[in-house]
Amino acid sequence: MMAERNLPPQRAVFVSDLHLGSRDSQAGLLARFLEGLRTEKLYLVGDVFDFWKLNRGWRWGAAESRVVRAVFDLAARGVEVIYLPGNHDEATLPLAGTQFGPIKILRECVHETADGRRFLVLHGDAFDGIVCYGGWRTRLGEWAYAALLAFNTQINTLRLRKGHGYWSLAGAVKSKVARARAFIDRFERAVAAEAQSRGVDGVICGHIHVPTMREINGLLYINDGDWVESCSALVEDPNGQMQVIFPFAAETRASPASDRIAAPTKAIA
Ligand SMILES: [Mn+2]
Repeated sequence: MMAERNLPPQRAVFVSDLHLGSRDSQAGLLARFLEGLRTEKLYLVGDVFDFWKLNRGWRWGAAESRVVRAVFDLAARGVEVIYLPGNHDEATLPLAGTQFGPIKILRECVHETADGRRFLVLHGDAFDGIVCYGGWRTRLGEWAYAALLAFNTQINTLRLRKGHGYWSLAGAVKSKVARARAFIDRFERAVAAEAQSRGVDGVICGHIHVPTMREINGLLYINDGDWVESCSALVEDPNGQMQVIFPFAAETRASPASDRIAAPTKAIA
Protein backbone atom coordinates (compact mmCIF):
# COMPACT_ATOMS: atom_id res chain seq x y z
CA MET A 1 0.00 0.00 0.00
CA MET A 2 2.83 2.36 0.83
CA ALA A 3 4.66 1.76 -2.42
CA GLU A 4 5.12 5.51 -2.90
CA ARG A 5 7.12 5.68 0.36
CA ASN A 6 9.62 3.24 -1.08
CA LEU A 7 10.34 5.35 -4.11
CA PRO A 8 14.00 6.41 -3.78
CA PRO A 9 15.01 10.03 -4.40
CA GLN A 10 14.68 10.97 -8.07
CA ARG A 11 16.33 13.58 -10.22
CA ALA A 12 13.15 14.39 -12.12
CA VAL A 13 9.53 13.26 -12.06
CA PHE A 14 7.04 13.79 -14.90
CA VAL A 15 3.27 13.49 -14.51
CA SER A 16 0.51 14.59 -16.84
CA ASP A 17 -3.20 14.33 -17.50
CA LEU A 18 -4.14 14.70 -13.85
CA HIS A 19 -7.54 16.09 -14.95
CA LEU A 20 -8.12 17.79 -11.59
CA GLY A 21 -11.71 18.98 -11.44
CA SER A 22 -12.98 15.99 -13.39
CA ARG A 23 -14.76 13.18 -11.54
CA ASP A 24 -12.47 10.74 -13.32
CA SER A 25 -9.31 12.12 -11.72
CA GLN A 26 -7.51 9.85 -9.26
CA ALA A 27 -6.64 12.89 -7.14
CA GLY A 28 -6.46 10.91 -3.89
CA LEU A 29 -3.79 8.53 -5.17
CA LEU A 30 -1.98 11.39 -6.87
CA ALA A 31 -1.87 13.34 -3.59
CA ARG A 32 -0.35 10.32 -1.84
CA PHE A 33 2.23 9.97 -4.63
CA LEU A 34 3.22 13.65 -4.53
CA GLU A 35 3.30 13.83 -0.72
CA GLY A 36 5.85 11.02 -0.57
CA LEU A 37 7.97 12.34 -3.42
CA ARG A 38 11.64 13.21 -3.23
CA THR A 39 12.91 14.78 -6.42
CA GLU A 40 14.93 17.70 -7.72
CA LYS A 41 12.50 18.58 -10.50
CA LEU A 42 8.79 18.04 -11.03
CA TYR A 43 7.28 18.43 -14.48
CA LEU A 44 3.50 18.79 -14.81
CA VAL A 45 3.08 17.85 -18.47
CA GLY A 46 -0.37 19.27 -19.20
CA ASP A 47 -4.05 18.63 -18.52
CA VAL A 48 -3.32 19.32 -14.87
CA PHE A 49 -6.77 20.84 -14.54
CA ASP A 50 -9.79 19.81 -16.54
CA PHE A 51 -11.40 23.16 -17.29
CA TRP A 52 -13.59 21.47 -19.92
CA LYS A 53 -15.61 20.21 -16.94
CA LEU A 54 -16.11 23.68 -15.42
CA ASN A 55 -19.65 24.01 -16.77
CA ARG A 56 -20.74 20.46 -16.13
CA GLY A 57 -19.32 17.73 -13.93
CA TRP A 58 -16.79 19.86 -12.06
CA ARG A 59 -15.58 18.29 -8.82
CA TRP A 60 -13.21 19.89 -6.35
CA GLY A 61 -12.79 18.18 -3.01
CA ALA A 62 -10.18 17.64 -0.32
CA ALA A 63 -8.11 15.32 -2.53
CA GLU A 64 -7.80 17.92 -5.29
CA SER A 65 -6.73 20.54 -2.74
CA ARG A 66 -4.18 18.11 -1.30
CA VAL A 67 -2.65 17.70 -4.78
CA VAL A 68 -2.24 21.45 -5.21
CA ARG A 69 -0.84 21.78 -1.67
CA ALA A 70 1.59 18.92 -2.28
CA VAL A 71 2.93 20.62 -5.42
CA PHE A 72 3.46 23.91 -3.57
CA ASP A 73 5.02 22.05 -0.61
CA LEU A 74 7.52 20.43 -2.98
CA ALA A 75 8.31 23.84 -4.47
CA ALA A 76 8.76 25.25 -0.95
CA ARG A 77 11.25 22.45 -0.26
CA GLY A 78 13.32 23.58 -3.23
CA VAL A 79 11.92 21.33 -5.96
CA GLU A 80 11.93 23.05 -9.34
CA VAL A 81 8.34 22.80 -10.61
CA ILE A 82 7.62 23.25 -14.32
CA TYR A 83 4.06 23.37 -15.64
CA LEU A 84 3.40 22.83 -19.36
CA PRO A 85 -0.29 23.52 -20.16
CA GLY A 86 -2.27 20.99 -22.19
CA ASN A 87 -5.57 21.24 -24.07
CA HIS A 88 -7.85 20.70 -21.06
CA ASP A 89 -6.11 23.52 -19.21
CA GLU A 90 -5.20 25.72 -22.15
CA ALA A 91 -6.64 28.72 -20.26
CA THR A 92 -3.27 28.78 -18.51
CA LEU A 93 -1.36 28.91 -21.79
CA PRO A 94 -1.22 32.73 -21.95
CA LEU A 95 0.82 32.48 -18.73
CA ALA A 96 3.56 30.57 -20.58
CA GLY A 97 6.89 32.22 -19.98
CA THR A 98 5.83 33.54 -16.59
CA GLN A 99 5.99 32.27 -13.02
CA PHE A 100 2.94 31.42 -10.94
CA GLY A 101 4.50 31.79 -7.50
CA PRO A 102 7.29 29.22 -7.47
CA ILE A 103 5.93 27.40 -10.54
CA LYS A 104 7.44 28.02 -13.93
CA ILE A 105 4.90 27.92 -16.79
CA LEU A 106 6.19 26.98 -20.23
CA ARG A 107 4.61 25.90 -23.52
CA GLU A 108 7.37 23.32 -23.97
CA CYS A 109 10.94 22.85 -22.82
CA VAL A 110 14.01 20.66 -23.08
CA HIS A 111 15.00 18.45 -20.16
CA GLU A 112 18.59 17.28 -19.92
CA THR A 113 19.16 14.02 -18.09
CA ALA A 114 22.03 13.34 -15.69
CA ASP A 115 23.82 11.45 -18.49
CA GLY A 116 23.49 14.35 -20.89
CA ARG A 117 20.60 13.26 -23.10
CA ARG A 118 18.21 15.97 -24.19
CA PHE A 119 14.44 15.43 -24.18
CA LEU A 120 11.81 17.69 -25.68
CA VAL A 121 8.96 17.97 -23.14
CA LEU A 122 5.45 18.93 -24.26
CA HIS A 123 1.85 17.87 -23.64
CA GLY A 124 1.17 16.54 -27.15
CA ASP A 125 -2.22 17.99 -28.15
CA ALA A 126 -0.53 19.98 -30.91
CA PHE A 127 -0.30 16.72 -32.87
CA ASP A 128 -4.03 15.96 -32.91
CA GLY A 129 -4.52 17.63 -36.28
CA ILE A 130 -1.78 15.55 -37.84
CA VAL A 131 -2.87 12.16 -36.60
CA CYS A 132 -6.66 12.18 -36.60
CA TYR A 133 -9.62 13.84 -38.23
CA GLY A 134 -9.71 16.20 -35.23
CA GLY A 135 -12.33 18.65 -34.02
CA TRP A 136 -15.96 17.67 -33.85
CA ARG A 137 -15.46 14.22 -35.35
CA THR A 138 -13.09 13.26 -32.54
CA ARG A 139 -15.48 14.66 -29.94
CA LEU A 140 -18.35 12.78 -31.55
CA GLY A 141 -16.40 9.55 -31.33
CA GLU A 142 -15.53 10.19 -27.71
CA TRP A 143 -19.15 11.03 -26.86
CA ALA A 144 -20.47 8.00 -28.71
CA TYR A 145 -18.15 5.66 -26.86
CA ALA A 146 -18.99 7.20 -23.47
CA ALA A 147 -22.69 6.85 -24.25
CA LEU A 148 -22.15 3.25 -25.30
CA LEU A 149 -20.43 2.51 -22.00
CA ALA A 150 -23.21 4.16 -20.03
CA PHE A 151 -25.94 2.26 -21.83
CA ASN A 152 -24.16 -1.08 -21.74
CA THR A 153 -25.75 -2.03 -18.43
CA GLN A 154 -29.24 -0.99 -19.50
CA ILE A 155 -28.91 -2.79 -22.81
CA ASN A 156 -28.00 -6.00 -21.02
CA THR A 157 -30.80 -5.69 -18.49
CA LEU A 158 -33.21 -5.45 -21.41
CA ARG A 159 -31.57 -8.24 -23.36
CA LEU A 160 -31.54 -10.64 -20.43
CA ARG A 161 -35.19 -9.83 -19.67
CA LYS A 162 -36.05 -10.72 -23.25
CA GLY A 163 -34.10 -13.94 -23.04
CA HIS A 164 -31.09 -12.87 -25.07
CA GLY A 165 -27.54 -13.49 -23.95
CA TYR A 166 -25.17 -10.96 -22.48
CA TRP A 167 -24.09 -8.46 -25.09
CA SER A 168 -20.40 -7.71 -24.81
CA LEU A 169 -19.29 -4.13 -25.14
CA ALA A 170 -15.72 -5.32 -25.51
CA GLY A 171 -16.78 -7.44 -28.44
CA ALA A 172 -18.74 -4.61 -29.98
CA VAL A 173 -15.83 -2.21 -29.93
CA LYS A 174 -13.31 -4.82 -31.00
CA SER A 175 -13.31 -3.51 -34.54
CA LYS A 176 -12.39 -0.10 -33.21
CA VAL A 177 -9.39 -1.39 -31.30
CA ALA A 178 -7.31 -1.67 -34.46
CA ARG A 179 -8.19 1.94 -35.22
CA ALA A 180 -7.22 2.98 -31.70
CA ARG A 181 -3.89 1.20 -32.08
CA ALA A 182 -3.31 2.88 -35.42
CA PHE A 183 -4.13 6.27 -33.92
CA ILE A 184 -1.71 5.73 -31.03
CA ASP A 185 1.04 4.63 -33.41
CA ARG A 186 0.50 7.67 -35.67
CA PHE A 187 0.55 9.99 -32.66
CA GLU A 188 3.76 8.48 -31.27
CA ARG A 189 5.46 8.65 -34.65
CA ALA A 190 4.36 12.27 -35.27
CA VAL A 191 5.66 13.40 -31.88
CA ALA A 192 8.92 11.49 -32.38
CA ALA A 193 9.40 12.97 -35.87
CA GLU A 194 8.95 16.49 -34.50
CA ALA A 195 11.48 15.80 -31.74
CA GLN A 196 13.89 14.37 -34.31
CA SER A 197 13.66 17.58 -36.35
CA ARG A 198 14.66 19.53 -33.23
CA GLY A 199 17.83 17.48 -32.86
CA VAL A 200 17.04 16.08 -29.39
CA ASP A 201 17.58 12.52 -28.16
CA GLY A 202 14.03 11.91 -27.06
CA VAL A 203 10.61 13.30 -26.29
CA ILE A 204 8.43 13.24 -23.19
CA CYS A 205 4.71 13.86 -23.52
CA GLY A 206 1.27 12.87 -22.27
CA HIS A 207 -2.16 13.61 -23.75
CA ILE A 208 -3.24 10.21 -25.10
CA HIS A 209 -3.24 8.46 -21.69
CA VAL A 210 -1.08 5.63 -22.97
CA PRO A 211 2.06 5.28 -20.83
CA THR A 212 4.87 4.03 -23.03
CA MET A 213 8.60 4.06 -23.51
CA ARG A 214 9.70 3.00 -26.99
CA GLU A 215 12.35 3.76 -29.54
CA ILE A 216 11.17 5.26 -32.82
CA ASN A 217 13.82 5.71 -35.52
CA GLY A 218 16.56 5.90 -32.90
CA LEU A 219 14.67 8.45 -30.83
CA LEU A 220 13.27 7.63 -27.38
CA TYR A 221 9.53 8.33 -27.17
CA ILE A 222 8.21 8.44 -23.61
CA ASN A 223 4.62 9.00 -22.56
CA ASP A 224 4.15 9.46 -18.81
CA GLY A 225 0.53 8.28 -18.95
CA ASP A 226 -2.22 9.80 -16.81
CA TRP A 227 -3.92 9.96 -13.41
CA VAL A 228 -7.36 8.94 -14.60
CA GLU A 229 -6.74 5.24 -14.98
CA SER A 230 -3.05 4.41 -15.41
CA CYS A 231 -1.85 6.37 -12.34
CA SER A 232 1.62 6.43 -13.86
CA ALA A 233 4.66 8.67 -13.76
CA LEU A 234 7.97 8.95 -15.52
CA VAL A 235 10.93 9.11 -13.18
CA GLU A 236 14.59 9.84 -13.82
CA ASP A 237 16.96 8.49 -11.19
CA PRO A 238 20.17 10.30 -10.15
CA ASN A 239 22.11 8.42 -12.87
CA GLY A 240 19.79 9.49 -15.67
CA GLN A 241 17.92 6.20 -15.93
CA MET A 242 14.36 6.79 -17.13
CA GLN A 243 11.46 4.56 -16.08
CA VAL A 244 7.69 4.73 -16.33
CA ILE A 245 6.32 3.64 -12.97
CA PHE A 246 2.86 2.59 -11.72
CA PRO A 247 3.06 3.30 -7.97
CA PHE A 248 -0.47 2.08 -7.28
CA ALA A 249 -0.56 -0.88 -9.66
CA ALA A 250 -1.80 -3.09 -6.83
CA GLU A 251 -4.69 -0.74 -6.05
CA THR A 252 -5.70 0.18 -9.59
CA ARG A 253 -6.16 -2.11 -12.53
CA ALA A 254 -3.21 -0.56 -14.29
CA SER A 255 0.10 -2.32 -14.68
CA PRO A 256 2.89 -2.05 -17.22
CA ALA A 257 1.69 -5.24 -18.86
CA SER A 258 -2.03 -4.47 -19.04
CA ASP A 259 -3.59 -3.76 -22.38
CA ARG A 260 -4.55 -0.18 -21.78
CA ILE A 261 -5.34 0.63 -25.37
CA ALA A 262 -8.37 -1.64 -25.52
CA ALA A 263 -10.69 1.32 -24.95
CA PRO A 264 -10.79 3.76 -27.87
CA THR A 265 -11.45 6.67 -25.48
CA LYS A 266 -7.85 6.32 -24.33
CA ALA A 267 -6.77 7.49 -27.73
CA ILE A 268 -8.87 10.61 -27.54
CA ALA A 269 -7.44 12.67 -24.73
MN1 LIG B 1 -4.62 16.38 -23.42
